Amino acid sequence: MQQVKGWPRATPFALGGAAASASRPLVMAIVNITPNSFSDGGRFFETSSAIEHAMRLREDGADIIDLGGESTRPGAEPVPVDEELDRVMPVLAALVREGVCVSIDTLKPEVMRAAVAAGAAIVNDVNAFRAPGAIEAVADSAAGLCLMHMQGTPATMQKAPHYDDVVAEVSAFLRERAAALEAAGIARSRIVLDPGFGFGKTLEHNRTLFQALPRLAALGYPLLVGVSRKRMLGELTGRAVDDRVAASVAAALLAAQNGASVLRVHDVRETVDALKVWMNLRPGTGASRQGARRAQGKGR
Ligand code: 7PJ
Repeated sequence: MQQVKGWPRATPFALGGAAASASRPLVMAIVNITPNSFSDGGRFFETSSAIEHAMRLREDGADIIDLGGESTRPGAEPVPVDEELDRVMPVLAALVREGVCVSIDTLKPEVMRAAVAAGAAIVNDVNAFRAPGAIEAVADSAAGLCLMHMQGTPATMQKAPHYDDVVAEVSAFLRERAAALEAAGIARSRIVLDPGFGFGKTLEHNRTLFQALPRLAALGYPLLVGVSRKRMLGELTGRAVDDRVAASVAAALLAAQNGASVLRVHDVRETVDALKVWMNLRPGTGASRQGARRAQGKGR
């Protein structure tokens, strides 16, 4: 089991590890391992292309690779546990051998157990460990745990999402789930919360939650935000899913500014560049501080 440098963190920008590493939110890269219907290469092709893709994303600056073998997009069909294991485990094992920090995106306790035993550093559960046996599957490990809010199930969640007070309800859910994990002996420091953008939410719900990120961060756990290429960005820009890079980078940057500690993204290179610019130009950084001192007659 490897520990993720800087995961989880009590405060958004107190990144652990070497002082040289500029403190910034962690970038979690999305790698989906789903069958390629245009390929007759079978599992070997899927496995090797997923490994290659993940290694490229790490070179692009990803801190974490989030592996998923079952789509949780609205309307997606569930995948049997053996099939999900066949998809993710060879890729996970290869990445762990390469020293990559791997997160497993799953809601199945069997997959959690196998992944953690094979060296996954994080378990990312869009179901917030509500499946029977999920908490037990991770309790005795040291893995970081991402608890996400979802209303309904992937099959039905976008049919008619309803909240009386979306921020209050999502907060209460996340607090209750964190408490359930802590009651099972899981250290608070392992837990990260995620409001679950697009999971049983209209554009208005997503907007309200996004604007409430500072309030959610005040719950006292680091926040993970995943908005990359999602429908809400399509609704805001009118762009198709593969044309939402700029929208995704803008949203990731805003999430970082609003207190997100981990950003789950497809476009790692672009997001890392945007974060570098922000880290170096935002108020209180670098030369501007000197400038302020000079203006006050304190500097040279
Ligand atoms: C999320 C996720 C998210 C976390 C997916 C997609 C849908 N895990 N898995 N947060 N989204 N923690 O990427 O469009 O927002 S799958």
